[in-house]
Amino acid sequence: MEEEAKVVLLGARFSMFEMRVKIALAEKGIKYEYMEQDLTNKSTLLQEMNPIHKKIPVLIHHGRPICESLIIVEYIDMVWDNNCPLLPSDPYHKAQARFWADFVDQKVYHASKRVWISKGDEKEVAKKDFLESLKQLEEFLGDKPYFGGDTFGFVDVALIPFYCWFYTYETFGNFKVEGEYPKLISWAKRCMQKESVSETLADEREVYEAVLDYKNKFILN
Ligand SMILES: N[C@@H](CCC(=O)N[C@@H](CS)C(=O)NCC(=O)O)C(=O)O
Repeated sequence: MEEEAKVVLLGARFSMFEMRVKIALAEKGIKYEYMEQDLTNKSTLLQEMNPIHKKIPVLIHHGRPICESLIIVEYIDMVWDNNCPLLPSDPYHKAQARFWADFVDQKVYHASKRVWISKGDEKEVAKKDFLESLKQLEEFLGDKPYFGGDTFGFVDVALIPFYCWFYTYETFGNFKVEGEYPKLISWAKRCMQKESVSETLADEREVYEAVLDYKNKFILN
């Protein structure tokens, strides 16, 4: 690989945003160099590559950075467009896919984070919001094998990394997703049959241990 055509991913273990990018790269069969970032002591490289947010993931291609996980996944889909399209070509279906991926960020992510970070009434509201967002996703999924239809695509990539965090949300929130949302769980298990997903998602117990450790270190209980 020529030096400047090299693909580099700046990431951090257990980040669902980073996992999206790894899944997309695996789906497309792209070789890349992975550089784990310490988010408690940000490298000069990360600060230079994402000067606005200073967050991972960042994809560096031809020496140029692309930031924000969904934008990166879309970039990957556009650049390596010869196989496994992630976004549909039809403009309406493309808009729908972007809408639901954004829904994952706006609703699922924010509520899920509040489930493990908050306490008391705030936690109860977070649990309600999180489960409501899953219900809406389950309704949109319906009886389709994947969110976009018959093939694994953009919304699946956006949502599936959260699956390895379910155990953490369930443990902190004291609820179970499986019984309530059977279609969503069947969908997640279907996605896990794909190598790009099973090889990327972290072990749910390790995620939980990492969150516990983070809470003990950085969040006053
Ligand atoms: N909207 C961003 C979110 C990225 C994000 O929140 N990354 C976290 C790790 S999961 C991060 O870098 N946090 C460091 C910080 O907030 O300083 C995306 O989709 O890429």
